[in-house]
Amino acid sequence: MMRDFVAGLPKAELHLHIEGSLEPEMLFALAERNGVAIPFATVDDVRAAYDFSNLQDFLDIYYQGMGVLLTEQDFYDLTAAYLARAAADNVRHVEIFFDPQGHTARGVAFGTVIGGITRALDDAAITSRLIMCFLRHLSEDEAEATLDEALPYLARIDGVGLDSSEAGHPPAKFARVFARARGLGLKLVAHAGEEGPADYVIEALDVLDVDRIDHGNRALEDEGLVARLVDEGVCLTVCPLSNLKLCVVEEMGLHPLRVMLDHGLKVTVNSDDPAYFGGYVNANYVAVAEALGLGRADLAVLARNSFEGAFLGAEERARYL
Ligand code: ES4
Ligand code: ZN
Repeated sequence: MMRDFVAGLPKAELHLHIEGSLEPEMLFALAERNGVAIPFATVDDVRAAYDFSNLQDFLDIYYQGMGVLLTEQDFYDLTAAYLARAAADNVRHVEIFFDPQGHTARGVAFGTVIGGITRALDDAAITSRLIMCFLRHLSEDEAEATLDEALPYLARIDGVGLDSSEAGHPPAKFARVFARARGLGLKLVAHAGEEGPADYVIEALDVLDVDRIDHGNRALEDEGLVARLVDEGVCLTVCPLSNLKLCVVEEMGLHPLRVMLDHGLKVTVNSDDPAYFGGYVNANYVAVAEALGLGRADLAVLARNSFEGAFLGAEERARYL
């Protein structure tokens, strides 16, 4: 059975927002532990609210949800729960995004956030990297200030990314802060081509010099860009259930993943915000496999790509591949 084959594949997850792994049960538990009011009475009420028409609908609920995260232990518990869930899906390596500005803006210290996350990473059996994202709806100056706050913790931060509302916030808005991050030795990624146009993918490559593209769906609208992504072996971190929930695709049968594979793009399958989008990494593999008729060979390519696209050293990569 396809489900068993997917479960048996060792995988890396390269596109996972840790705040997006906050399950409704933990949302309630932390709201109670911290005395934070939430506008839901039951877990079913919460799940009913997760009905999105676009990225912004989701982001509004996502930023509200993270309001229950206050203490170092909260960030530890959140991260530990995700790591256990990922390990259950036979994920061997994870590269985790976090959104410090979603927390510092609420008065939670940068050190509290990164302390809890890294303590859970250190306690886990699987290998990991940590990627700090800038919120693109905020200014580049605010991203610069966030990078300043991160300086004492750079030994624990492997890269920077760019997330939140894409339309109207092109990658070039963050040219300066990405160049500084590069100078600090950080890896660079950016969400591009989720809702934004193919030109934003080109800008992420040309202006930001990113090492991977998160999503990249709309790159398919530009033939020349597709050829370039194939030629340069750029990894795309695709998120099928996210795309469905945020109406980036109308139905899973219309998801571009098969077309991407057929072009020879280095695509990977990831869960993005699994607590909000209805499934962890294996559920994402199974959903596209069933809807697009992917076979075992395709699924094995996706899993291999996940390690090839990861920010692993030569020795670790050899161990996984
Ligand atoms: C996100 Cl799906 C998605 N897109 C952009 N920004 C995000 N932050 C968390 N999930
Ligand atoms: Zn994302």
